[in-house]
Amino acid sequence: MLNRAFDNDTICAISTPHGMGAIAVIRVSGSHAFAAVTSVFQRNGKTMPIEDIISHKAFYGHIIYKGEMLDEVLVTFFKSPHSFTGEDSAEISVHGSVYVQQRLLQVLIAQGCRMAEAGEFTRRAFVNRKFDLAQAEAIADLIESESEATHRVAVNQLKGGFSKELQMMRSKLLEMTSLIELELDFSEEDVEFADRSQLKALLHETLAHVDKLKDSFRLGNAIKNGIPVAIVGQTNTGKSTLLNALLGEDRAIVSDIAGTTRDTIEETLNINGILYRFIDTAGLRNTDETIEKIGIERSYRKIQEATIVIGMLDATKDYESTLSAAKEILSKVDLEHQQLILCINKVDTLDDQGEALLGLLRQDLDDDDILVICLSAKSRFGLSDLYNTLKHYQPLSYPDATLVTNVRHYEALLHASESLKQVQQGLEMNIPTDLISQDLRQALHYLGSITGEITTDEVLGSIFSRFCIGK
Ligand SMILES: Nc1nc2c(ncn2[C@@H]2O[C@H](COP(=O)(O)OP(=O)(O)OP(=O)(O)O)[C@@H](O)[C@H]2O)c(=O)[nH]1
Ligand SMILES: [Mg+2]
Repeated sequence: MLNRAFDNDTICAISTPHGMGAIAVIRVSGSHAFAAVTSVFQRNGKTMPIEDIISHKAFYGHIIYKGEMLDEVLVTFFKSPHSFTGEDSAEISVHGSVYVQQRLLQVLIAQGCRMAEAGEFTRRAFVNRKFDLAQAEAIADLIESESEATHRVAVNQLKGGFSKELQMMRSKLLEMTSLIELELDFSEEDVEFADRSQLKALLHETLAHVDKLKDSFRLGNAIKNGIPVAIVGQTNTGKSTLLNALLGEDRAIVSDIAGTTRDTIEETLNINGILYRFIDTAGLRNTDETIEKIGIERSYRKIQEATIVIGMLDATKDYESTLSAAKEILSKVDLEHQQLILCINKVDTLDDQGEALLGLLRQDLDDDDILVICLSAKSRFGLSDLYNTLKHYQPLSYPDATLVTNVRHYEALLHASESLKQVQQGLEMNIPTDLISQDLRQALHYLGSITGEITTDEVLGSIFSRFCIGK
């Protein structure tokens, strides 16, 4: 999508999912939208005059083109600027036949419209200042949201809370930057318009805010893409069996050959409204086999990236090796930032369902931060315990705080934070005012790039192409 979105073409597209449905909606937007639609729209056998259009009202009638009655439709008109795009727009509800949908598009194109590109309606809304870029991205997230938590985060962002926070920070910084730049105009006279202690306080406050937003990305990303749960442990402990049991399908290959899983397998699962991303990993063992070695390195990486680590232990092994396997996993987990759940698997092979083993392990590990449960991935025994344990470790206690979920926003915040730190250092070291102003401008640039106050066509193109056609 190049500069075309900025031109005055009238665009049209099917806005409902492709294929047959009960009804389908065709959207038309642009200065020629009313003329194009009314020229083929008849009410009571008469072509509808443009003057009869009332905004936000649905009109019943028929699409008639070259004497052919295409369909019985409802048309809703939206007069500029009170429409989604800010332009004159119409939504035509037709019967959901694929033929009718396609034919109506052809008819509209014959009336001078052109097919919209992906995300073009939303892009026009952004250009017409209906919302900022962060909110436009929230719309894409909202459409994609698969769980209650992702939906909530997207709705919060759509409401514009995040954008307001950014704008407030920006306007304060901008005021200070202007004062500093004024000093540059009077450099001969050695005056200070911007109070340095005030500037330092403002920087401190802004940096703390930027860092808080930046740090929320770990959680925001977990909510959006699923909380990463790595299933790790020695070979043959039943990791893949557990993944399959959780998903309720044979996703990963299971066998009694040690080293079956070579690469990581990731699948998301919605449990009670929370999205989890379960990652089955290659079993940990010493090996000289090149491919398996790479797989094991990946397993270690996945442990680091995970929010929750499920450490699988094998109840059929002797206690000493189970304890040392548990300690091995423990040594890889950062208990301050990660939750470890040790699962003693295959307890179906034991008479007491693992109770004795559980007691011993809890005693020897002696750490309340480690949860230990008994499981039989094969028979699904203990799965509900695992679900409950997972439920306790969910980030829903974060409902109203702004969460950054978008990598582009995260990177911009990261850069803004760096620039602000440079301003701070510069002030400490009394570096020349023009350099300080440059760093401040950088920080303003990055903060502005999130909401789209400062942006390039390339960035816009990549954001809006994420949308489907018709959005
Ligand atoms: N009795 C019993 N056997 C199990 C259980 N879970 C897994 N197994 C068996 O243990 C063997 C290994 O299972 P996998 O799921 O492939 O183990 P893994 O940890 O993924 O193994 P690698 O991919 O080689 O690291 C298979 O023969 C499974 O049927 C269980 O709960 N009880
Ligand atoms: Mg496996």
